[in-house]
Amino acid sequence: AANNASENARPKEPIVSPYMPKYPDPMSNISNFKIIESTLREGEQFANAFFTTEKKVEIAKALDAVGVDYLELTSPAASEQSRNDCKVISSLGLKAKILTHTRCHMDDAKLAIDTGVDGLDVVIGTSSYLREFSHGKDMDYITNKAIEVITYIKSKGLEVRFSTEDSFRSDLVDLLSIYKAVDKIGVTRVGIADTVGCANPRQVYELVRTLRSVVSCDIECHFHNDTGCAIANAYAALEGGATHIDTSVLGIGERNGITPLGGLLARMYAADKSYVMNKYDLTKIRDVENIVASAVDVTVPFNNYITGYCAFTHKAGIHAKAILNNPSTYEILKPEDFGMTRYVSIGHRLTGWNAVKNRVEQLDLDLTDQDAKNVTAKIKTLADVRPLSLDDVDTLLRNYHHAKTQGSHNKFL
Ligand code: AKG
Repeated sequence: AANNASENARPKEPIVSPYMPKYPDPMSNISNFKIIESTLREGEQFANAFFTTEKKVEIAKALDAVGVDYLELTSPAASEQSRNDCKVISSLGLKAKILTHTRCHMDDAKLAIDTGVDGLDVVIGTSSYLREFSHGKDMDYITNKAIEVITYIKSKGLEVRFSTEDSFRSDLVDLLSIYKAVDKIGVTRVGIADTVGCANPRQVYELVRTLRSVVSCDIECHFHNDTGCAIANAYAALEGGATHIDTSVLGIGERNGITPLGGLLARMYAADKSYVMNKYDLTKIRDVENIVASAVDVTVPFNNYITGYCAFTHKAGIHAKAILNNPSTYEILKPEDFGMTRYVSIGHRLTGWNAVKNRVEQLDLDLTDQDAKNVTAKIKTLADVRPLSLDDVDTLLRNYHHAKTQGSHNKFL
């Protein structure tokens, strides 16, 4: 009986996904997140961005094909075309809900409601910087205005999110008090915005967790990437209880941008592959990135999550050998799940003979392991002068094969 009791007292083994590190966070609650895709709002704030209506429609459709939950559009108060674009995109009949982003302002709200969007993302600065140097309003004014604007939007039957710009440099007491006030009147979501990219994952987790314990509505988070934390912060927010994350394609936005859509999906695939694969079409990420990259006249970075040209290229001999035996040895993302292809790079001084042998098999040459080792030694010697292309390697293998049939391959080396 004593043995049984101690058996029962032992904590159950956590279920560990092969994609996760072996130390899962028991607090983690990362399934069920939603993506608010803001390429057509935050992305329009990228230095190079200029989107025609046709281009916005193309991007909106491509994002809808990925399966993002919401599209956020530039405020109709920005310009006549912005207002028209809200109408056009709202009438496309996309699966994604259409939001527009507005100041916490009655005139902006009225203009936005008339465009036919499904909801409004309302924002106002709450840090002392923005209160003093941007809009000049105090917290009482902000709270009263938020209540007026949210009540009006709700009365028109639309979703409404209320967000505090520059949240991480705002006073925590101010933040919690305004979030509680808007939650009480039935706001759909509250938003935390790391407008200047100053937050780190631990601070994000703490703030979201604190907020989670004082409001009952959903929590949206928006992270700028000035210090490279935008994806990690999004993940920490979800661990803390956030429900919605803002993204943009390739992370474009004000300054160096926000959480990139592809990077967030890569992170979330690693955390909960089946949720992400059932909900989003990961093979469509590349299409929308190519459309946006060309629209804003940039190239997809070489080391981009998922779609960068080297994202699935394995080079060192040790890696190549293991990858050829079992790709999970050095990959947490399966390229085929993203419509991508894995490459094993050969022709450089790090080339291992297993990778050469693999190429021998692909070329269907009748060569032994020792032959592959011989050619690898030759590749390494040549590659100390300059790396060889795949064509160079293939030529070397074919020439060696030919020499072997003539019995002269020892001379060849
Ligand atoms: C920012 O604060 O950086 C924004 O772009 C606004 C975010 C929001 O509306 O929550």
